[in-house]
Amino acid sequence: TAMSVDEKFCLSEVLDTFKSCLTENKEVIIDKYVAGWRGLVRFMNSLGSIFSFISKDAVSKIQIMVNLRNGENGEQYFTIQSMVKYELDNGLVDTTKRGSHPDSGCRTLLRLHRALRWLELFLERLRTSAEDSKTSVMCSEAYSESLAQFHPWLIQKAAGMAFCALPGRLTFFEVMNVGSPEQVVAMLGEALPLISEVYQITEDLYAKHDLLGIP
Ligand code: 1PX
Repeated sequence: TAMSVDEKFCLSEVLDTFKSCLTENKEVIIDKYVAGWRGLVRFMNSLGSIFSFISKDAVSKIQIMVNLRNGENGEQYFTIQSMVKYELDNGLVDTTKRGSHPDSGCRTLLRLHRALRWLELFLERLRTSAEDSKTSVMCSEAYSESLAQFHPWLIQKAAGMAFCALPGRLTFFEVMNVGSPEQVVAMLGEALPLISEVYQITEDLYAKHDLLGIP
């Protein structure tokens, strides 16, 4: 049956997608990585239209990756590792200044990768938060420690305003649709190590090839 748009979905399924990213030899499968982001964007959209400027950017980056996968060299984009090798070997990345490859896979994925660090920090704060903690504060702290340094002032201000619209901790947990707060905390405890692993593998790969600063 066709998936209905308002179908209840469960955030643990989304986070499981990141678990399924890794192959036996610790390569990151792009289709799964992108599917994880798609689920997160769906979740964010369910929180309200104030987040739509964020989801628009995320969706356009997801779409770039999907197009590369569907393109004539799609099989080169099976894993992040194969993508990096293919794009570097063929001069398809502008590594130091903007040029003729503004939509390279390496550049686009780096943006999602930086956002994954935000996710890791935010989920860790949620996991260890006290009952009276504010999601908006947790979210903006995670943002300041990660993505903010890559964003111009205007985006930082807009993001800060959007964070203020986040629901309180309990409502947020309910929207996640995982179960009781205790179950949410347990689920986060299981999901986080895998998200961290995917993040770290990508970070090391990009560092090795000096790709962490792609403009
Ligand atoms: C249980 C928690 C689940 C929460 C799921 C939330 C999913 C959030 C998805 C956010 C993806 C953001 C990707 C941003 C990529 C980016 O940095 N783009 C910028 C640079 O791109 P460029 O091509 O110009 O180099 C671009 O300028 C970004 C613009 C939009 C603003 C980005 C603000 C990011 C804030 C991230 C936190 C989302 C808060 C959601 C709260 C639930």
